[in-house]
Amino acid sequence: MTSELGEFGAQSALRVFGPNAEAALLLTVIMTAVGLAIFALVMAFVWLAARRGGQPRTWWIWGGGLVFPLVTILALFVFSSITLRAIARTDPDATVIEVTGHQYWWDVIYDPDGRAIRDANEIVVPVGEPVTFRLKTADVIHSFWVPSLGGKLDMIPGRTNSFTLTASEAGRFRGQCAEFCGLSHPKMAFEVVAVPPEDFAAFLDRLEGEARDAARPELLDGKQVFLDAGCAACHQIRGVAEGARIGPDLTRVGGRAALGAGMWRMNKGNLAGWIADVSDMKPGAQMPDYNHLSGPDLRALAAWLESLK
Ligand code: HEC
Ligand SMILES: [Cu+2]
Repeated sequence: MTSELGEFGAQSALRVFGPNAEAALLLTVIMTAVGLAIFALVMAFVWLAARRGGQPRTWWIWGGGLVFPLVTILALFVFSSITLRAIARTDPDATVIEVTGHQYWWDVIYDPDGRAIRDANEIVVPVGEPVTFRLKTADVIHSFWVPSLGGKLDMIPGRTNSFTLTASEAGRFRGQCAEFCGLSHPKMAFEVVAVPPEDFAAFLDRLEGEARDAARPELLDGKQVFLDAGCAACHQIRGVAEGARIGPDLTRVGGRAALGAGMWRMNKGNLAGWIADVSDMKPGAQMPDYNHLSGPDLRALAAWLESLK
C-alpha cells in the first residue's frame, strides 16, 4: 500500500517556523551565495586570463591564492560555529518531552520527570514556547528531525541527547527519522502539532485520563475484540489495559491525524487494513498480522479504536 505522505504537515527545511530552523536556513543561504559568488569571480578571471595571456603579477598569486581563501574560509567558519552553538543550546526552563525511537515508531512522554503522560507518533507542543526534546532509542540508532523547526539530532543506544526547539507559529510540522534504521525506516515519520499554550495544557489534562470511546453500545464489541485478541500484550490503553510498552500507546489513537507513525490517514478503513495486514503496509513492523479475525470483528475493532480520541 502506498503512503499518503503529502497529506500531512509541511516538511521542508526551506519553509521555517522557528529560531533554530531560521538560523540553519540563513547559514545555508550565506554559504551557497558566497560559494556561487566566488565561482563566478574565478570564472571571470579565467576568461580574462585566456583573453589577455601573459604572465600574472606575483601579488595575484599571494592575494588570490592565499589571503583571500584564508579570510573567506575563516569568516564562514566563525559564522557557522556561532550558528551551531546557538542551535545546540538547551533551555533549562523549557517544557520537557521525552521521545524514544523504536523500529519504526516514536514513544512520547510529556513531562517525564513529573506527570509522565504517555502517547505516541504525534507530538503536541505549545506555540511560541521552548520545548526541550530528550531523545533516546529502544533499539538501533534513529535520528529525530523536524525540518521546519530545526536541525536533526541522533537517538543513540545508551545515551540521552537533548535540544530545544520553538515553534513560532501554530500548525502541523512533519518530522522524519533521518538515520537508516531498518526495512521500514522511510515509513518512520511523525507530526509536531503546535497549538496555543492554553490548548496544550488542556490537551495534557485530557490525555492524562482514561481512554474515552464514543460510548455507543455497538462499539463495546470492538473493545472486547481488543481484549480477546491479545492486543494488550503490546499496547497500553489507559483504563482498559495498562502497562504494555512494546507497541505505541493507543489511549487516543483515533485522535491522531495519521496512522502508522505519520504515514496513513487515521480512519476505520486504514485501521482495519493495518490490523489485518500490517506486514504489507509496513514491512518489518514488530506487530503480527491479524488476518484470522472475522470481518465483523475487524470492523468493530477498527470502529472502537477510531473512536478513542
Ligand atoms: C507483539 C506486539 C503487538 C501486538 C500483539 C499488537 N501490536 Fe499493534 N503495534 C505493535 C507495534 C510494534 C506497532 C508499531 C509498528 C510501527 O509503526 O512500526 C504497532 C502499531 C499499532 C497501531 C498503530 C498505532 C499508531 O499510532 O499509528 C495500531 C492501531 C495497532 N498496533 C493496533 C493493534 C491491535 C488492534 C492489536 C490486536 C489485534 C495489536 N495492535 C496487536 C505491536 C503489537
Ligand atoms: Cu528510525
